[in-house]
Amino acid sequence: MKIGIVCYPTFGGSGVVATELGKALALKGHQVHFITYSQPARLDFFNENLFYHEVYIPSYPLFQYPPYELALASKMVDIVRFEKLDVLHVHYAIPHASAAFMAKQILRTKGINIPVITTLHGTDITLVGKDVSFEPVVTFSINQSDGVTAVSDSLRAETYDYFQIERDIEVIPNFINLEKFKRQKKEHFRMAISPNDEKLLVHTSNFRAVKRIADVIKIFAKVREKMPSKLLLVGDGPDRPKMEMLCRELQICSDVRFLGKLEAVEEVLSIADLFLMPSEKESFGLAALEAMACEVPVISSNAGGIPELNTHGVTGFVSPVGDVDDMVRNALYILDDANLPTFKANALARAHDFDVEKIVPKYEVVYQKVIDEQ
Ligand code: GMT
Repeated sequence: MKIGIVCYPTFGGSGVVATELGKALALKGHQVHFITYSQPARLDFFNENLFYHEVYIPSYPLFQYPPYELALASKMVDIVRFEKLDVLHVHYAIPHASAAFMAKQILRTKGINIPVITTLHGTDITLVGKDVSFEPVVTFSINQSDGVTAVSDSLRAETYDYFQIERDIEVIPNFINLEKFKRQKKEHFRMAISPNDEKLLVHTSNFRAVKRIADVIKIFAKVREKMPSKLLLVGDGPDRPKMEMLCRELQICSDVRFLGKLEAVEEVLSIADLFLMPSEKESFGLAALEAMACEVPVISSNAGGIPELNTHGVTGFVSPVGDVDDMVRNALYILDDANLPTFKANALARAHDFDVEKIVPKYEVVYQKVIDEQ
């Protein structure tokens, strides 16, 4: 198939899933065309089946807000026609689904029928999409898509709860490349970070309020009172300055490292004992899956789709959002040397359920279905 993929090119979960999907499809012989405003962060290798088309927005003094959606729709029209694409797959509803709708209408006037699949990733539904500023457009463009997928049962249910959706939504969970995300031997790195064999706790995110990073730091501060430990924070975003201040207030700076954005997250995960994800909302929790693939158990909230990934008492524990004390109790239980090896093994076994090899064929089935229905 010739597949157009539209996504955010950033390190964020939806962009990562879209890019890894495109790479996996290219390896299976499909021709994949990424259409976005800059080179996707994970589009980092050469394959004859992979193409990247940049959306360019000319500047003009009148534009206080550059009309990205129009430039994107025009680019989709151009690439579908020129490359003779079979299907367009847009990731994250806003503004990709409505831009795809516009492109589809334009192409129809030229005698081309292009099926559009929209994949809902999370905040496009649970936070931003619900806002009155976007809701009518989100509802309309989901209903106008030829296929709709969501990354968890929870996100699917929430979409039906909050929007007037008249079509089926198929659940296709996030997936993981177990070749890339696996525990590597990084003993020298571990020795440098925790020279006295302190336990290593890790959190990775985009440092937004929805991630509740203050809870990460409070959990760590309480664990550290009972057990020598260190905290590694990977990623960057708006809450980072506040979190640095919180570490100072709690006087734990010497045991906390802010590592910023890292490409090889798997190297940090390879030395970790525990992953923390206390999010307010989380449609799936790709960062937790990456940790589990590196044999790291997870302490999480019970938000959204996390419990569909993190099995309570097996791969880690889930607690009510904000229940720091419960998370601390559970963290100490997992970090006990008598329990840790079992949780590590269970986390890896669960990650295998989301192997890229098992999940990508589900998207191929959806593509074929919408193509056949045209
Ligand atoms: O987690 C984020 O804030 C980034 C966001 C995105 O769309 O880039 O991630 C969402 O999509 C991921 C991939 O499907 C999911 O694994 C994340 O759980 C989801 N984030 C939220 O729902 C907050």
